[in-house]
Amino acid sequence: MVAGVAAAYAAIVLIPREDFVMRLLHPLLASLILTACGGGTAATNASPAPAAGAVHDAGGIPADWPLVWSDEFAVDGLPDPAKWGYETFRNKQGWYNGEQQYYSSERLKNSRIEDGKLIIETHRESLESASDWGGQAYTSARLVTNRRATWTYGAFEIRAKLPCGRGVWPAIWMLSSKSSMRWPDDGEIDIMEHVGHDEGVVHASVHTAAYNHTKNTQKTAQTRLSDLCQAFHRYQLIWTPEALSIGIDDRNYFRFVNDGEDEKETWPFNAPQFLLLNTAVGGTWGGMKGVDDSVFPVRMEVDYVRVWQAPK
Ligand SMILES: [Ca+2]
Repeated sequence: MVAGVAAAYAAIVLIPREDFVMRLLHPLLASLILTACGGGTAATNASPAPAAGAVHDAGGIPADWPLVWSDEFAVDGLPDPAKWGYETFRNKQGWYNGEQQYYSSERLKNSRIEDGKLIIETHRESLESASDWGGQAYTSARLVTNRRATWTYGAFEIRAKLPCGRGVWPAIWMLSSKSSMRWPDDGEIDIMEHVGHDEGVVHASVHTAAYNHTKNTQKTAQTRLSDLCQAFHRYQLIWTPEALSIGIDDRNYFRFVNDGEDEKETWPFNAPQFLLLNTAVGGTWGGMKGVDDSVFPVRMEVDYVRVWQAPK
């Protein structure tokens, strides 16, 4: 089965802009693939490689960096179209990696501002009336700043309360805004991922070409939050020319350092990226232990998104 995944990866890795590949190659799965390719069997070598990016140090937003972009979600209704767009392009075909959600556009039931917060609400329902419905039994939303705001370097803070439940997979992440974007060559930054079957474990990850192709090293780290479904936390990324540091509530737990070789394979992060906020359902990782339909509807609540950049 793992070999099949590796073969599928080899076949599809040249397809641009496919976070199907991202999900297949999520660090946990990638470690299984790489382990299997190394000659062992998944049954005996399935434990993940050490989390090379793990750190434990003070983080937080640099005090002298001015705020350059924010959304406080102050006005009720749909999210501000000047700041947020919707990604729906894979609805008909089905989202990557076997994810089971339909992502709606400008539909209050799935995305709205309410009481000063952005709500991304995921439902157990089939939206058969939608022209691009692909047979999904869940609705959700995937909001992006692409074509509205992108950044190269900066400090990002997203204050959020996460949706939980088995099969629920919320993410706060970034992708290259290049129109000819290729994954993983142009880089992905996962500020926060959480899968409901492993409640309380938050993942931070970075994906680059070299990470996937030349190194058997996990560019990811995990930390635990006992109340992430009940309480708001501040999910943070500090992105400089030297490093990416990811933390929660002013404590870093992951760092990915620029090796200084000036090669895109290891550091594609001198180019703009945009933010994505979404809740997926199921999929190879999120649905690894099935989906518990009794948990829906679930909500990701975002109090604000704030972006600072170093003084010019
Ligand atoms: Ca707010």
